[in-house]
Amino acid sequence: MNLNPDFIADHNAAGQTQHQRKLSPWTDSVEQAEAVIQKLVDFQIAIPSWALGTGGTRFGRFPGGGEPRSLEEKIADVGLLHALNRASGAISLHIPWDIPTDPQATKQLAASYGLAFDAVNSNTFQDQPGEPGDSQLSYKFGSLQHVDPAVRRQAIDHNIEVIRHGVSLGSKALTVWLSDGSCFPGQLNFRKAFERTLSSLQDIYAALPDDWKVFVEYKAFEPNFYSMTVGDWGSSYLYANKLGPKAYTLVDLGHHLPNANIEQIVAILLNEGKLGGFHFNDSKYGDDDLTAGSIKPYQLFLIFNELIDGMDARQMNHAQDLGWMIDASHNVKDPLEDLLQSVEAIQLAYAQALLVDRAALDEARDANDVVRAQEILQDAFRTDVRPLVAEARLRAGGALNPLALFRQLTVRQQLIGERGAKTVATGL
Ligand SMILES: [Mn+2]
Repeated sequence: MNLNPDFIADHNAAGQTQHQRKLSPWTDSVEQAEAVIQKLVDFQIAIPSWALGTGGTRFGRFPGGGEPRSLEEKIADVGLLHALNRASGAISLHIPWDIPTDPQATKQLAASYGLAFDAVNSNTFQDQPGEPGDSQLSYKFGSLQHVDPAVRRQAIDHNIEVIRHGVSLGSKALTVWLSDGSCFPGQLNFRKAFERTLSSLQDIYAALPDDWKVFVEYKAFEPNFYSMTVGDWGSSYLYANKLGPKAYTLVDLGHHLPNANIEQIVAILLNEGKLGGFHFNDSKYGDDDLTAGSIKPYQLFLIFNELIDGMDARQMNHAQDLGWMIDASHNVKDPLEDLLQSVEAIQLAYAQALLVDRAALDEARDANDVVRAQEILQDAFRTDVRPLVAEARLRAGGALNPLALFRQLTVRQQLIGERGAKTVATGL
């Protein structure tokens, strides 16, 4: 469905007085307010095509109805989010589910919603249903690490095919996440698995266009439970470093062991020039893929604090020089409402981190004033920046309160009317 711009205008007019009352203390007396609003306007967070349907667990899935049935409907859903918040201006595709049959038409459709194509994602963590007589090889024991060169070749060719689809849409990056690893001691020679994976990645790297990046995503455990061949930021960094200047590490917040200091990882990778992209989500126990900021908002803020510090130190553009994406999936919420919540949580953490008094923080650190340093960070974290985020949305043409408007317009019911109550999105 397309959102009538008049609905947004009416919604904003109705909320304008209250919004101005909350915003004026900022614009009247806070020097950085304008700069923060502009940075928020520029900041876009890509939506992965697999987050648009209700996520499942291995115990079951409860589709909510009206889920997108095709690539075109997935693009329409992201277009809807972007119309509401003006901060979801890109979609990240997952191949083989999102193969464009007519790339030019797909590009035009995305452009009509103001959407770009973010990193394309390959998939070698499951076997695809093949045609009868198809000689497809299995990834049961890994893909790029596999002991059989024919399986490795199949996985390499798949990644090169994903690059080709990405090129046809104007994407500029490939994300490789591997489930490769082992479930039991003795199953795998770690050294040889690393070398085989590196060699496979080198073949993929060789197929990258000059202006492309490849993101090597790591994960500590699951689906393999004894070892993961790209299991932590150290191994991802090794691969990225050995591959070359177009290869970067990608940090997915849920892919760490419990209590890992992700903000420190981010700081070091950025300092080495090897942080390429981000997958936002939140978790309490493992790779829970919960809504960004729903469990540990302070951690999200601390990560943004390091991101801004590190990007500014390298004169990087916050909006353009790293890949920002949500990677979450849920069983109990409307996926579109959930994505609106995630984007807002990310914007809030970003805005709070922009407010950190860095000069004062440096001074406190140089004086070993631990209390003062902590206070400076917490002062920014405890600031209510919601009026700034709302103002950024307003200036960009979005809705003051996207979630409220989504409900008021009964968007989900309309999608169910258009698409049916039993549709199930692919690519989860
Ligand atoms: Mn991820």
